[in-house]
Amino acid sequence: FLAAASAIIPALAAKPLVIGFSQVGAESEWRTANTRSVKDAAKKEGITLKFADAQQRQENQVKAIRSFIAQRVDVIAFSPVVESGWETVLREAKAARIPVVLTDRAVSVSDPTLYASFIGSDFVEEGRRAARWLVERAKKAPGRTFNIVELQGTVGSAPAIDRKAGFQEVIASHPTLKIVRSQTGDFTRAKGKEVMEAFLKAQGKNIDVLYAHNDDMAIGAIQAIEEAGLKPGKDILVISIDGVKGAFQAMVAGKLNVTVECSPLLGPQLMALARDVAAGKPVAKRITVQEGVFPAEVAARELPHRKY
Ligand code: GYE
Repeated sequence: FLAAASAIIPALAAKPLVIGFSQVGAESEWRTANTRSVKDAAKKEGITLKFADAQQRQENQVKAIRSFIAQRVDVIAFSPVVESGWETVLREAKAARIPVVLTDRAVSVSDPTLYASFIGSDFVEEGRRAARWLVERAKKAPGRTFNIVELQGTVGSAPAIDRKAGFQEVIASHPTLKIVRSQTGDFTRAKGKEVMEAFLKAQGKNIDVLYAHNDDMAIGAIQAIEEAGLKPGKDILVISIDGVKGAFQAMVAGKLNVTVECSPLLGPQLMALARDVAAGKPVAKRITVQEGVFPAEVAARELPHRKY
């Protein structure tokens, strides 16, 4: 009956699901892989994706979300550039009865009903994993002090806040591991290089470790270290997060010591989640991703298998 009815009344025909997706930007290899994953998954699923690039600015994301509300999309998905400041626009989506799902980064809101679900990595755990690698490494040189410089991600973003906190939590019980400088590099190669140059100028040779909140900043910083006449991976240990191909190549070249995996391939899970939410099915409030840690010793073996 429905098939016959939908032939007569077009409104009853199955309409493709429409998702409005506000992406952070194109700041890193991670991000471009994430965008590709989301676009490919939507295409494969026959979902109409309205894609907006916020160029790392919250105001652009707010505008995009308002336009998705005005267009009456079925589901709004977004990766919030920063954690705070979302209450107003999320209340507008709620009032319009358009469900919101968060992907990759979290928001901090007092009313948890303002979004249906959050799918993304555990960034605090990633920070802990990065620090645990250093703790193990430091055991080879008992008593030695390690001066650490930290390249933070975008100020106010969930991964920057959490990766700092997780790392800090683990090194807190190891007095020989000290963060001597910490500044944002906004998750980009160019900024990572620039800030590392400033660290090197200020600290001279007194840097033993670089902890970068993502691979791109580490790769930019590696260039700065080399230009300063030092050997990244040897004179300065380099630790980062994401696990993009560029990081594996740097590890094979002996310039990066370890990368903690953070998968950007969230597209398929995001589409499934959006379908469930649109259908009014109950969904988990928090969906995490399975990830590993890759030290330089396994880089050559793993590189051919990396998907991003
Ligand atoms: O680590 C970084 C990107 O939010 C997890 O954003 C993401 C981070 C990722 O720019 O490379």
